[in-house]
Amino acid sequence: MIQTVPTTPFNDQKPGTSGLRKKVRIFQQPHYAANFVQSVFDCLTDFEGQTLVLGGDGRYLNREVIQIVLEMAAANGFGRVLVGQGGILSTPAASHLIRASGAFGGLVLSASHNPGGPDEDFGIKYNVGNGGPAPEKVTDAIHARTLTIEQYRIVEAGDVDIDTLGTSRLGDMTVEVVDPVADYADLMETLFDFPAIRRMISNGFTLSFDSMSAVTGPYAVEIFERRLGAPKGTVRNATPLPDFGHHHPDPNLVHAKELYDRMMAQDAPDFGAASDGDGDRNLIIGRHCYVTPSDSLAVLAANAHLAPGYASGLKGIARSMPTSCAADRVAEKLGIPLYETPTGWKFFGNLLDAGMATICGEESAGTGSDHVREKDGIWAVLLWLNILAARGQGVAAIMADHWASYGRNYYARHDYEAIATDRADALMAALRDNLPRLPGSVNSGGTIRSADDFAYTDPTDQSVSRNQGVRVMFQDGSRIVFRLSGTGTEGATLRVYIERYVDQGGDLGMDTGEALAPLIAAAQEVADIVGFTGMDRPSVIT
Ligand code: VG1
Ligand code: CO
Repeated sequence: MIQTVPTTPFNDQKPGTSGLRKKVRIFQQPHYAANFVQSVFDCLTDFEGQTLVLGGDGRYLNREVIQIVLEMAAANGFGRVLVGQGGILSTPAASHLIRASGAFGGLVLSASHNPGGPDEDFGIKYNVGNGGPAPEKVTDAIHARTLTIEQYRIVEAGDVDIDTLGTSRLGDMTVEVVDPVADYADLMETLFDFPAIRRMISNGFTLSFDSMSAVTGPYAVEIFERRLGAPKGTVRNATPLPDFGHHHPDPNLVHAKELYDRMMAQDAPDFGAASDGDGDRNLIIGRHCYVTPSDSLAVLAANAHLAPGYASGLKGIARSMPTSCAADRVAEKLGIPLYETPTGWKFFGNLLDAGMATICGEESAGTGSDHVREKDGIWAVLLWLNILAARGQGVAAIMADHWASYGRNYYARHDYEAIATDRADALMAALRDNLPRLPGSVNSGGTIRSADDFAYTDPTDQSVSRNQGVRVMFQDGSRIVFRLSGTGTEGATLRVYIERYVDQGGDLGMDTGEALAPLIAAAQEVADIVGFTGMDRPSVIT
């Protein structure tokens, strides 16, 4: 029954920041998905008879690839696959399920915040036994394997019913269709003070959660409406759709504009939030008060002890390099270490496993903790709600209080999307060439103190990751970071991260654009963005 299918390599299967992401049409080429899945399995050892977790964000092609993976897992010798009902598992729920079931690893089918549909994006990511994304040495090995693969193994058995809970057989393998929500929701109840949040809501606190027609819908309805008693309709766009209702499931101020407008309206609810395609990101907006993800990380870290799951304090905080330094000040005050890692959640896994960090975050609206090994959108919302309930204050008051104690890191990210790849590469190459000449030079942002290309040495295994982004640091502590995205599927995306620190005595109430204007000008002077890209403004500002 096991078939060995001859195949030839595709030369474009290098996993990026978070797995392999391509246009659906690329994935639809014969053997394309199978080649990648077999390459993953070929890089694993000793998984005979073991468990694999499988699920995705429900986007277009999800169900088809689920069937391919099931047939290939059976042919490659896995003993059991746990698959989310309907093929659904949010990224954090998949991470939890891997850990809770003692699985060997998992495959998460998602292109996360990228749009879905026949002309949009699909993705496959492999997570290891700790529940987190495969580290670089594994993704490098998978990539190498995709370039030499000659065959894959598959059981041709017809589609497995993935919509009915329960167990069935596929060849020698067991397929168990599991409830994608229940275990995850139970985990959340162990971390947060649900009775206090429920009380706050029954006392009139209002919230609005936008699932963006993506995977968090069923999770959010169960947790916010059923378990916490928020009125029906609190969760909007709660049904996961294969094309996310033609929207871009990226919870930022451009794509979650409806939520933003609601939160800025006269009759805004007290609290608003959204998550992305696969449920690992979070956008937090208080009534009339947008919270940058970098500030959110800092506030969550400073107040985490108010939630039962973190009552004994944090071991450390980790943030990706481009994330603002707001969390660093919190770590300093708490007397705990702060780790600065390259972009992407895979770099946090070792720190979490080693008990060196408890909370991690990225400027891209990702926050999480050691409860799983992925960032977790709903977790971040619940921690915020727990803090609001414990402090009895609104979001704006908490932000004002935070800045008054720590100072404020004004922050924005400017994305230049769909640039021709050679132009984007030329811009980065010119920047790198110019690095030795930058220190001491003066531009609109002030005097440059230092400039480098970020490299990271993992403190647990000493592995080194180079070329993780160009940093330009100014004498007053301001910073500009330039890097190319590793999740896009069309041309290149240049990300420019801009940060300026104003201390407790300074002006903490400026408009962000105004506060950052000199640095925005400096970014252009240092990198000649207009010259290289032909774009005179970013496509997205977050
Ligand atoms: C982006 C973000 C990064 C995040 C990654 C995956 O990567 O910048 O912080 O970890 O997306 O997020 P890049 O390489 O495009 O900058 V998700 O929610 O798309 O899995
Ligand atoms: Co995501």
